[in-house]
Amino acid sequence: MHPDFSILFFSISQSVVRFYVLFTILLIYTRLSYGKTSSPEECARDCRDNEEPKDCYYRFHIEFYTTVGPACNYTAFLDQCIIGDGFEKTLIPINRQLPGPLIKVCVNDRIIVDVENAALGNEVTLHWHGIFQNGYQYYDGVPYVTQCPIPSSTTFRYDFEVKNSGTHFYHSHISTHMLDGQYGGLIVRDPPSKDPHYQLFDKDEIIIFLSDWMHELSVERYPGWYRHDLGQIAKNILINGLGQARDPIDITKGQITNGLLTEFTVRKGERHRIRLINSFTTVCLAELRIEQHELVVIAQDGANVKPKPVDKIVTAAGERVDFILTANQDVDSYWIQVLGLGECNETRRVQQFAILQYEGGPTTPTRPQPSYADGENAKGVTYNPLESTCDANNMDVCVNQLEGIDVDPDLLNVEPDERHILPFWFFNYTQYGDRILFGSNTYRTFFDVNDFSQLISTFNEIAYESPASTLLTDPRSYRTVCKKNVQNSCTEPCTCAQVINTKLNNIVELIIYDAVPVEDLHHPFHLHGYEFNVFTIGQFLPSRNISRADIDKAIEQHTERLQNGEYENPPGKDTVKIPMGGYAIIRFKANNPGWWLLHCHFTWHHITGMELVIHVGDRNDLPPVPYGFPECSNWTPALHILNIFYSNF
Ligand SMILES: *[C@@H]1O[C@H](CO)[C@@H](O)[C@H](O)[C@H]1NC(C)=O
Ligand SMILES: *[C@@H]1O[C@H](CO)[C@@H](O)[C@H](O)[C@H]1NC(C)=O
Ligand SMILES: *[C@@H]1O[C@H](CO)[C@@H](O)[C@H](O)[C@H]1NC(C)=O
Ligand SMILES: *[C@@H]1O[C@H](CO)[C@@H](O)[C@H](O)[C@H]1NC(C)=O
Ligand SMILES: [Cu+2]
Repeated sequence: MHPDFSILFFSISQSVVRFYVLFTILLIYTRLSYGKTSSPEECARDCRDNEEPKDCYYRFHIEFYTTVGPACNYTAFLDQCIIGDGFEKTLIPINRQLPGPLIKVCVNDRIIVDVENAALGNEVTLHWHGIFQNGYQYYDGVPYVTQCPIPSSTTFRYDFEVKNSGTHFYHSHISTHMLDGQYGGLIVRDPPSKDPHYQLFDKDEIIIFLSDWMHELSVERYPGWYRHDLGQIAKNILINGLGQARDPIDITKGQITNGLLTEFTVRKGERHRIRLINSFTTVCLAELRIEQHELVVIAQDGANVKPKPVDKIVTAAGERVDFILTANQDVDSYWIQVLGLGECNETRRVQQFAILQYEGGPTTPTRPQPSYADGENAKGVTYNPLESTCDANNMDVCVNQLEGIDVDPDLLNVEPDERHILPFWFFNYTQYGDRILFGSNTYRTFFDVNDFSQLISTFNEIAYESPASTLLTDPRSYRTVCKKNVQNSCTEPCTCAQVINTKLNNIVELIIYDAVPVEDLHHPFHLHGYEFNVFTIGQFLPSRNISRADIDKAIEQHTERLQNGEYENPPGKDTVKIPMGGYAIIRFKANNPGWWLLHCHFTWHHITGMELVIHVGDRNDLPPVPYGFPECSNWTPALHILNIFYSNF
């Protein structure tokens, strides 16, 4: 990649002038070699103890593209052929790959990604989901919170060191573009001495990347259709970008495309660490099982936990699970079945398959593909089930029932330094005959859902509205930040940029609850910049509205448990699913200064307001704004200024 300067050295003589030239060349050369980077392949190495970290360079080219396009007709160009589920559609992928390029590095490596936005008319930002970005706050990828959106025809360089290991991923954080294929795996591994589970596996190669899929560009579904085919329900699921599309209602129609299925090969006897990533955008959840194999969960969202064997793993948008699979069955091949739950369940039976093939076994299982009902009825223990009734009467394992490793004892203080009680629900314009939505000269945010109603999403009684400038870098953005106690004074639905100020190093407790449950919705909340610990997940059944009194009672019980020392190493996570009509109590130590988004990871919810910013520390706690960092703002100068300007010509 770098020019070879050695050829220039022949002309060196003793003259001072020439020495000066040499000195200059050396200076340039040093600067260039300082910028010397490693390729994605060089970085995807085995991680060793006491190894020098690498600077890993990636080029991400973003453009509009189509599945099963012309590249698929040439064997020489198959690396630019995106098949998807075989259904022809437009997408906005990265480097003509689906999922995008895999980033696989060792902890402490530096990741440099040049994002070239060639998708004309579309903005881009990429969020590195799971990476704390402590010291690299400017590269978290949240539009108008940590950076301006990247306009088309420009390149933005993300540049950060990764200090927390785990199974992470990156995805678009703007509009609904994540659904259009802008995502990929981001695996950060530990050296052997730092990985508590290192002895449990022989191979660490398999990534199962789940995404939901529609057969049109996502913007077709925002705000959404009103006359037919309402809502934002996923049409299909892809596993590592592949799958078959079939008619889920009339199964006699069988497959409607002959898309390919992903195959994972294992050798009998081997123990594999499998990294499962849920990159969904809709409200569907995914349930994964592998025929005849036990799955031993060892980490969730990059946080290690004590091993727990299960049979099915449920994940919602943004969640990741690492598990061990031992290839201890007959040499054969086995169906990996992924069911869509929630809205994908009821009548739609959205599901997808991949194949686990033992070396020497057949390429396709001899048993027929299991039906949706086969998957649903398969016996066994479920990790992260939809209903959070994980108690003595139930074998299922809720995420808070796993045991963490190395939990900060300060988190177990009976009283946190700060407690924030955060209800969420939808403001339903349709209950008011839509007159708030369509009042003259008002253009309120909304989305159309499948029961013909128009909603806006609220979190802590406010629908988040983006500023025009970046909160992290530009004080002009403060103008749109919610005023103190705005909840008491505004008319519903309240909209502003909601920021919760938090003191650096405080123990912060959040209670997030589903105040007005909606059938089938189990919202996953993701916190940027942190891993939190999950203390309690609860649910009120049968489902009903949750009042503040209900939550006060839950806090009382939680306090009692803390007093009695009943929490044993509450496990870490960065995304937590709130069961329908339920709540979660989480804590974290606010030791990472910055402006961090906390949001529902269902795309249509967070872009219509189900998000807020946790602002930790102040300006002095942050590294300086990178020189020349892009700015953005409104341009509405006073008219007389323009008049003066024009009169000068
Ligand atoms: C591309 O390939 C498909 C299927 O392999 C084939 O039906 C089609 O004719 C090809 N198109 C062109 C233009 O060669
Ligand atoms: C799927 O939906 C049906 C009907 O709503 C329900 O009875 C069943 O329990 C659901 N199954 C799962 C796995 O969520
Ligand atoms: C919104 O309100 C309408 C009219 O009352 C109702 O039919 C609909 O079910 C509500 N939708 C939601 C999601 O609450
Ligand atoms: C639950 O809350 C919603 C929104 O405030 C309200 O419309 C609905 O009537 C409540 N339901 C019950 C049973 O109180
Ligand atoms: Cu949500």
